[in-house]
Amino acid sequence: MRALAVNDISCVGKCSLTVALPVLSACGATVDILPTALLSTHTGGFTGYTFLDLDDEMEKICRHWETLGLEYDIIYSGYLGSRAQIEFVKGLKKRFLKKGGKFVVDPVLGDNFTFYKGFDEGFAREMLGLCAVADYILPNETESFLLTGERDFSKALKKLAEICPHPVITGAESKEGYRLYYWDGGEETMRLHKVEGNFHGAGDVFAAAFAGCIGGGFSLKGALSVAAEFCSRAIERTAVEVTDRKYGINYEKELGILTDAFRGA
Ligand code: PXL
Repeated sequence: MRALAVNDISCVGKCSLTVALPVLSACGATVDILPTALLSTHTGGFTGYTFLDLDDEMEKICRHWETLGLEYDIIYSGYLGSRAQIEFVKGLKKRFLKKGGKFVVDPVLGDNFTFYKGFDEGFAREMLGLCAVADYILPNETESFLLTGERDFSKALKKLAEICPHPVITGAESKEGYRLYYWDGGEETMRLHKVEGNFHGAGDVFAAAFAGCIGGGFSLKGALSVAAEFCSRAIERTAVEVTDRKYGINYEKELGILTDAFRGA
């Protein structure tokens, strides 16, 4: 399986490409990367970070790749730094996705019902346009609200299913606990193991594992189960091992869950 991960490089604070590479590799993928921006740290909880937009470089990189005839079984996109990048990433599907390949979009917009720095309603509308060309989208509960205006998960899921065949709302909290809401021809839910607290980067770890499982031919339910198991084990470990949560989650010693899931695959 050949995968393309389109995401930023946050040099410190495990998320985006620094997470996508090892996680997709553990799923058996050959991983190519298209960096969208270079930051000294991610933007969630650090101040004074540097930010270099890689817009111009992305087009040059892709032009070179076209001369190599590269094609991907899976294209997974995450944090995009500008509206122009959203347009650009839409075009990657046509340029590089293999016939029958899958396009997984994590519409990174915000958390805790607020936008990450630099994003606003206009950006969310553009992101909805990218979701419309994806096979799978992975909004968290904040992003599902920012994309649809609905706080009710069932209503939000239904709206998202009108534009994308397989939306997955990750980490939806309700009276009955913590669940994934996903659309597989109709509404489905999956119970999640909840650990109290906020774990930066967990969404990226989940998304990369999910993309790897989909690229590896797992069913939607199968991919969600493996990614959820991997991510909750990493979060449990982080709850014990890490005090400063902006540095990301300790997923490294749980990668065996992915390699085991792919043994023989
Ligand atoms: O984890 C999502 C993410 C990715 N990339 C950057 C971010 C964030 C969230 O804060 O700031 C640069």
